[in-house]
Amino acid sequence: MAVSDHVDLETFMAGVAKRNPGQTEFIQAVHEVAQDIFEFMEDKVHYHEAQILRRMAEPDRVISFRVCWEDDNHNIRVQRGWRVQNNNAIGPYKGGIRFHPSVTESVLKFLAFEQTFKNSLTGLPMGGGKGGANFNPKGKSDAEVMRFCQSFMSELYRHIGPNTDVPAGDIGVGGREIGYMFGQYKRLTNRWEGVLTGKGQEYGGSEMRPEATGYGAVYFLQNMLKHQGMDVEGHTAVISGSGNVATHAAEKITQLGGKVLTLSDSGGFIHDPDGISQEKIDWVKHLKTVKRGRISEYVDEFSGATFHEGRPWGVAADLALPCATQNELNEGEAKSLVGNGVKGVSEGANMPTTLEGVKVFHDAKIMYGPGKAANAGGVAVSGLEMSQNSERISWNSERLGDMLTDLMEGIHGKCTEYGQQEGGYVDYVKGANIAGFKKVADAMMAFGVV
Ligand code: NDP
Ligand code: 2IT
Repeated sequence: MAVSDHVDLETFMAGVAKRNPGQTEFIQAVHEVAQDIFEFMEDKVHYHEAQILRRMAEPDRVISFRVCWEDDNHNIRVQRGWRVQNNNAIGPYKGGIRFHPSVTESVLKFLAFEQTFKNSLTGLPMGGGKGGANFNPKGKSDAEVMRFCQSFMSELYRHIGPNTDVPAGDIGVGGREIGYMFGQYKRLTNRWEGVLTGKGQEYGGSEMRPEATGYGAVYFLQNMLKHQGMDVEGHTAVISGSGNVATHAAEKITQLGGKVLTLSDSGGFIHDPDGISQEKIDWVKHLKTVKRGRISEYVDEFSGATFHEGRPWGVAADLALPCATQNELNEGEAKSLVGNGVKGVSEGANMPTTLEGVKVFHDAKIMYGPGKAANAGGVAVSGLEMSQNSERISWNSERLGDMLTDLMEGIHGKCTEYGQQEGGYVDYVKGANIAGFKKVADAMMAFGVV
């Protein structure tokens, strides 16, 4: 009898905590998955014996490197860069790059772990990875950002490749940064290949990729609502963040006849009781990607809106879409949303709700779509960008839009397959964890002990 047969969830988590001291985000992400997987594995001794979950929670490798660059005042600056290659059982490592001062090894390990399950859920052949640096792009000139990206890629390029590891954007990494990194990769290798996704349309980027995460999170919400005989139309929504995911989520909610009341950034949130229309969303996109300003400036432009410090979860609404960062919605805020009658929560961000917050949603039987399912539209269209690059063709936005809607419906279906509870309630966390786990686990089983 294998030793692992006797390991219960508590012992397993104690081991994870011991092996990853101080890595709170990583431990939290593993815990959230492990609680469902232990239940699922109860009668599946082969997974236990093969130590499958233990192996998934140990990244294939963590690459850490120094990134030196010169700022505009000729100061030499030193940052730390990472690429966490978590698991490539079902395809090349795939996942974004984050530039933010809060980036640590723990944050990137949690993101790479989550990404493994998310990518599996899409049904496309992509493993899980994540990278980034503790670099703060805020207030930096384009030239500084370019020099940083070039220096970052000068090390990263040797660890990635179209069949090895394909990074993309995440917080602080958008079209500008992907362009600089792709340019440097091409210069270093003398190869034009689909090594990054989220590229510009002129050089191999896919239509619909910029919109995919935010739109996908709303499609997931739409699927959850439809499952209970409801729709987005006529409902109000609170959204956090004002970056790529938040603005596109706001756009799709508005297109579907919903009314978005809030957007935020790390300085606070704006509340616009008149609703954030398409024209206002376009203004925010310009503010954030061209002017690189703060969301507080919104209230100077649009009368009737107010700016508040903190997070938007106290504003009453039917729907909530956290689209900024991890652990941005805690137990008290979840209670506040529930108290105000929220019906559905769809996570555009990765792990934005704390474990205690998730429990509040579950206890209240709120439709709750976790990030690994709800925001998978972004990486799914990244997968389609890889396919287009391999085939050296480009599909139009109509075709890609249809594919995205189908992919999100498919992910919703997989979640209900494993998450449907008695009485009609769907535990989407359980559904996503089990469906995501099973494909990767079975692939790993096929490879033997590696
Ligand atoms: P952006 O950089 O475009 O936007 C990030 C937004 O979140 C900004 O408004 C930013 O405010 C805010 N934010 C970031 N960190 C914090 C913080 N610590 N506290 C408060 N606000 C914060 O990133 P994305 O929109 O791409 O990413 C948002 C979330 O979505 C992340 O969790 C990311 O992992 C996830 N995601 C992204 C995907 C993509 O395709 N881009 C795919 C799937 C998930 P400020 O300007 O003040 O920093
Ligand atoms: O968290 C995510 O899924 C992303 N940042 C997108 C990853 C990707 O490879 O498109």
